[in-house]
Formats: sequence, structure tokens, C-alpha cells
Amino acid sequence: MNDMTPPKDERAVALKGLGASRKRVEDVRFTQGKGNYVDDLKLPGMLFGDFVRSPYAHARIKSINSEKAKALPGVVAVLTAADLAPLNLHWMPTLAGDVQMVLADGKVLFQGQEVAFVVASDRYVAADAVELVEVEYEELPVVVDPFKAQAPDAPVLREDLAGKTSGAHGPRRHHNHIFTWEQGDRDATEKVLSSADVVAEEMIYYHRTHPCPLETCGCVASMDKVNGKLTVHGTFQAPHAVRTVASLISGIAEHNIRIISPDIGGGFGNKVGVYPGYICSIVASIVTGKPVKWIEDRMENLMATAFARDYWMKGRISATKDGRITGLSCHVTADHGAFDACADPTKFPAGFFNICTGSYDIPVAHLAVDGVYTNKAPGGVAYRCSFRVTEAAYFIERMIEVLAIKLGMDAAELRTKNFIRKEQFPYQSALGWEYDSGDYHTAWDKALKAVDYTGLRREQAERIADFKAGKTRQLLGIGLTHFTEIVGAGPVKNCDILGLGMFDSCEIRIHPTGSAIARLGTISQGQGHATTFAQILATEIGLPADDITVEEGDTDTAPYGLGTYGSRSTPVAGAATAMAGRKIRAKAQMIAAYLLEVHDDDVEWDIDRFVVKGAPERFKTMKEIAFAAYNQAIPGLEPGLEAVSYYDPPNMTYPFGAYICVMEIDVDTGEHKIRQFYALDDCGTRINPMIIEGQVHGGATEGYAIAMGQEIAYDEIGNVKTGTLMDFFLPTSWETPHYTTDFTVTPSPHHPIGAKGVGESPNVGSVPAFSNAVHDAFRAFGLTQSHMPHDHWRIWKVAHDLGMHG
Ligand code: PCD
Repeated sequence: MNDMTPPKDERAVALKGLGASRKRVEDVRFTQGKGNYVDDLKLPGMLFGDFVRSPYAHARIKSINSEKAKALPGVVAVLTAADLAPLNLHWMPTLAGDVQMVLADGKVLFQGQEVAFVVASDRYVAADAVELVEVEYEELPVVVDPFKAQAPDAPVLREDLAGKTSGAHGPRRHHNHIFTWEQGDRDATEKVLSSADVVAEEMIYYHRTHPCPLETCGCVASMDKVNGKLTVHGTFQAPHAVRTVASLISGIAEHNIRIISPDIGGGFGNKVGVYPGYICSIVASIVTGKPVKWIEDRMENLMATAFARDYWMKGRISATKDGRITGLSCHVTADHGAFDACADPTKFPAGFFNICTGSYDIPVAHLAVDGVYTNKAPGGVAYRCSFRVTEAAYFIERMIEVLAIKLGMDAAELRTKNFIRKEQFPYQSALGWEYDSGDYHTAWDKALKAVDYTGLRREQAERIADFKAGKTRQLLGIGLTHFTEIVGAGPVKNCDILGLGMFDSCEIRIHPTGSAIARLGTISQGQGHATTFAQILATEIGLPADDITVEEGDTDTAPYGLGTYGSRSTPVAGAATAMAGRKIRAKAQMIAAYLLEVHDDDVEWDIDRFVVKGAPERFKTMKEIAFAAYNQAIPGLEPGLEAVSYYDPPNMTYPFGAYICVMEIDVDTGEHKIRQFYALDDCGTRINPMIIEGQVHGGATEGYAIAMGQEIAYDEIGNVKTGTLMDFFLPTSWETPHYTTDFTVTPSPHHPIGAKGVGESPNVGSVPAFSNAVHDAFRAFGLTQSHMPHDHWRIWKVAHDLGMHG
């Protein structure tokens, strides 16, 4: 090394690589109102589409009269199922192997269902015309309860499936039954449960809710009839998959379709599925020859696009008298609404719910999930969780608490006693997963110590005594959770969506002057990929992150990938990025050796350069190497410095965490106050600690909303009672608790940089922590289980039913 060379640590810091809390490069435009969202797009001659939607949850359509609407000046077309039928587009395939009406075909099955699509010169004319379309309905009996839906005499919801005794996931045993999915060993589990010392049994309900991104769903479809190219800008979390599906459905050759996801204002799973609005906009653009924009309003988003959860989970868990868990059984009744449009990898009709043995070493388990049709909106998306993992984590973390009550044991101690031990990894779970790595005891002990758990329990005991003595009306709840997530779908061999294997990709081009562009198959919706993926590369290829542009979301330029959801970007595309970087570095090594006139093996990597072994003063920086790649004829090497990697992960990654919520509850008003919320996350190698902290704050806030008030509620005739933000709880900074974040680092053994996902973890972990805090506050007064969301009224009701109001 010569005197001019800055020391290693200084060079490493200058790269802003792995581990740096690099400021988000996206925020320069976001904080100045310069983002580029779908609704910012204005194309010449653009038309606007808007839906006529059903006011009924179940009704036959007797007639649709659009004459008055068509007569309104500015209205260009009104599409109904009859117009789409000749193109065979009045129904579309769902991600779950079912079919779904694009526009109501003979009947409607949920409130807010799309009935007709009005296309007009501007949005206001379209909205006025929607009011003028006359639809005659004949009401039919409504089923909103998935248990009643399975009664022998329940109304037939899906007449199109009449007589079909099997569906995409096997046999159907009733006209409203979709599938049964079973995992684990039923007989062995029953045997253990029937002879166990202690068995706790409970029905745990995870209510229906909605991702509710600030930006609703929308698109602009533009068919260029001259060159035959269809361009669709849209809020898509998986742009390439949308392109392939659009080609298969429409018959337009795939190279003639360009899908662009511009900036996206939050996805949270809401923007994974395909909605009628996309199909109708594309058809309308083909029919009119003009670009057609469709943007949902807030009510449409809440009422009609993909819901989340709605799982009734009946659990039984057994243990020895001293609290060693011996078996677990779970039966889920899954309310999928009118069509099975659940967004899961094809072979997993209940997603990865079979992670429901959680962080515990449970020797035998059995799971059965029954999917059921009801008169509710379709969906079943992974709202900030990897395909039903939040339901699974909620289930097991509630069951642990219920078991602790039955055993008369401290719930923290029960967890400690049953955690999978560090030396058991890779761990084979009873329901079929291989957990890659973990160190649960270390994380748990750190968390308990951080909140002074023993002190809190002492305080709680005093509070209970004070309450009983009439000195206070405030209870103290300590909500514990230790969760294990499963993120990073693939592997291709068992994960696909509509037949597309779930790999991901990165393509890098290094420019002659030593800056670069990387393109990925994923798409950020706010996560900060442009910041973090450049950091992975900076460390791999020794060029500063600030000199690397990261681009996603345009199918004409990005390599094929399966998109961003299920916290898969870091585990899959992040791995592809590291691997592509390593290909660059391998070629750079040959170039450096040539320039330094030594053998390839005689140079070694040193942060941002190759150095001749034993002669540190002789080196070539990556910047020099990049230039040489374009201006030297190097024998045996092609010019240029580019690489692409398509990465099929060997396994998923299993991030985990320990969350503790301390909550004050007013017995008389049902109000709560979060006194402390501690979140310890282990996502393996941390790329950007600041972004991770932001992810935890965001996810925990969504979890807070879900646990404490947010829901999509229906009345008995299928009216959505929470269709506006007046009724649907979306916390503002006023309600949002303060969080303390912490971490441990247990790298993934199979990921090239050891990273696991983190974006969803805080939702998976926080919901049970908040809910357990509510339950824990009332444990001493006899509460075992009460359903979320724990809004003021429900908490008040719990106290009331326990006789605490005198
Ligand atoms: N990271 C770091 N480190 C680690 C991991 C991670 O740093 N270790 C970071 C990365 O890079 C990014 C983030 O963090 O940036 C995240 O990541 P992940 O976990 O991998 O994930 P992704 O794939 O990217 O994403 C996804 C997620 C999800 S799934 C969701 S819901 C949500 C989350 O993400 N969403 C959202 N977050 C968020 N944020 C925002 N802002 N926005 C949004 O929208 Mo789903 O399934 O879809 O339901």
C-alpha cells in the first residue's frame, strides 16, 4: 500500500456498504413532492374508467340499462359482462386456481362487486355516468358466517361451480366448501393429545382486515394500435408476473406488453393480485384506442380489493405437568369470500400457515385448513406477512398464553422451556419446514432483561392488589411474543405462482468511469431498495453505493423476477445481487491480474481494489479495472463489465424476534395506553440499520392498528360497516406508540451475505404482543380468550363480562 492509500476502514466507510445507516436516496424526491405515482401520469387523449358496483352482497342481476349513462356528454363506453364475454374476459383466473368475475355475470356475490365499467373523458363525467346506469337486482339470501355457509341448506353461492366435487386444491365436500389442506400427522397428534397430562383448547379468531396503503390501486392502460404494443403503468407488486398473465389472458405476445410499476405508495400485499380494474382498463384501451386510467377511491379500496386474515383457528395444545409441550393440533376455518383469490404460492392454499408450531420444539403436530365461500370480498392477501404467517404466529402465541394459564405457569418461562435450542438448527418442524438458523434463548433473555421483566411482574402483582383493594381502576398488561417468520419464497422446486417459479434476479452494468446501474426483478413500494441494494453491491464490488443506480419495475429493462411481497426481496433478489456482484468481481480479478502482470491467483481482494499478494503497493482499484474493461484488449476476455444472476434460493430464511408490550388498561372506559413497546429483531446480517428501524416502526404500527381497532366488519346482510377511514382505524402519529428497537444477529447459513427479510416481522410479532398484553391484564381476573380487535368497547365488554363493573 502506498502512502496515498487511505486506511482500510476509511475506504470501507466511503463505500456506504453493508451495515451503513445510509440515508434513503429515494427521499430526495419523496420529500419534495417529486415522486412519480400512477395517478401523476397524464397521457394525451387519456380517458377515465369508473365502476358501477353492487349495493347488495348477494343478488341476481335482472337487467342493466346503460342508455342514460351513454347519453351523457363525455361518456365513451359502458362495458358489462356481456361485452367482455365474446373476448372470454368476463371471468378471470385467480392466483389460487379459482375463477373470478371481472364484471358481474348474472349475479353479484359481495357488496361493492364490479357490475359495469364506465369510460369517459374525465373522472367526474365517469362518476356522474356511474349514477345513471340502471341495474335491477333481485336480492338473494346472504351468508357472511363461514360456519353457517357450510350448513346443508346454506344458499349456493357459486352457481358456476355447481356439481364440481373437486377444485384446484382437491375434493370439495359442500357447495360452499373450497378445499381442505392438511399437514402433519393426524393420528400421532391425536394419540399424544388424548393421553397428555394437560391439554389447553381454544378458538382463536384473527379478524378480517385490510392492508390500506395510502395510495390506492390503479393503472393506466395504453394500447398503441400502430405498433401493436400495450403499455400498462400500474401499482403492481409483481410487474413481470402481470406481464405474463396479461399475455396469457389477452393473447397479446409477451414482447408486445410492457408493464411499468412507477413509484408505489405502499403495497402491503394489496397490490399483488389482479383486479377487474386492470382488465377493464386494458379492454377499454384496446376498444377505444386511447389510454385509459382507473384509480380506486378509498371506499372501493377498503370494500372491494383484497382483504386479509379472517381465520377461525381452533387449537389444542398438550404438555407435561411441568410445561414441556408434547403436541399441537389446529383446525382453521378460512373465510375466503366470494372467490378464492388468495395470493399464495400455488401449492400452498393456506400459505405458510404450517409455520404455526412457531419458535417451539413441538414433536408432533397436525393442521387442517378448510377454505369456505361467503358473501364477502375476495382476497386473502399477505398483509405484511409471508402468506398467512401472521395468522400462524398469532395462533401459537395465543395458544402458549392459554396453555400457561392452564398450567398456572409464567408465560415467559413456558416459552424458555420450549424454544428450539440453538444447536438444533437446521431444525425440522413437525409441519414440514426446515428452519435455517436461530438463537431464540439469547434473544429472549436479552428482551426480558431490557424491559426488567421480573420488575414488571412485581409491579403487576402490586397493581392487582391495589385494584382488589379499590385503590385503582387501571390494570397492567405484559404482552409477550417470540415469533419465527418464514420469508424468501422460492425455492422454485416448491414455490410458484401460476406456474412461474419463485426465483429472483439482478443485472449489473458497470460503466467505464466506474459507476454502475443495477436492475432487479423486484419492486420497492417504499422499502428503500434503491438505497439498500446499492449497499450490497458496494461491499461486493468495491464501488461507492452513491455511484450505483438501482432500477426496478419496468419489464422492458429489468430482468425477469417475481416481485416484492412476502419479504422476499432481500432473501431472493438480495442474494441475486450479491451473486451478480461476485461475477463482476471474478472478472475484475482477471482484468486486475492482467494489468498487474501477475497470475489471477496472485491478486487478492481488498475492499475496493485487487492487490498483489505480498506487494501491497501494487494494486488496481475497481474504478481503474472498470475503465480497463472497456479500453484494453485483454486476451481471453470479452470487453465490458456486466453480469446477471437469477437466484433460486435453496431454502427460505427464518427471521425471528422477541417483542414485549406493556399496556395500561382502564377498566371503566376500555381505553388503553401503551407504556412501553420493545421490539428485538434478528434478521441475520443487517444491510441498513436505519431502514430496518423504519421497517419495524411501520410494521409495528400496522400491527398496533390490527390488534387494537382495525377491521373490515360486515353486518348480517353483508353490508361493509367499515368502508371509510372514519370507521376503519388507521393510526396517526397521535395514536402511534413509541417503540424501542433492538437486535441480535444470527446469519442465514445459505444466503450469500447471511441476510434474512425483516419488512414483515414487526407485523407478525407485534399483533400477538399487543393482544397478549390485553389478555394478560385480565388474566388474574379469569380471562382466557377474547377476540381482536381490542377496541375500547370490546375491552370494556371484557371487564363487564368478568363482573368488574360492580
Ligand atoms: N433490509 C435490511 N437488512 C436486512 C433485511 C432487510 O436492511 N437484513 C431492508 C431491505 O433492504 C429493504 C427492507 O429492509 O429495504 C425490507 O426488506 P425485506 O424484508 O426483504 O422486504 P421486501 O421484500 O423488500 O419488502 C416487502 C415487505 C412486505 S411483504 C410488506 S407487506 C411491507 C414491507 O416490505 N410493505 C412495505 N415494508 C414496507 N415498507 C414500506 N415503506 N412500504 C411498504 O409497502 Mo407483503 O407480502 O406485500 O403483504
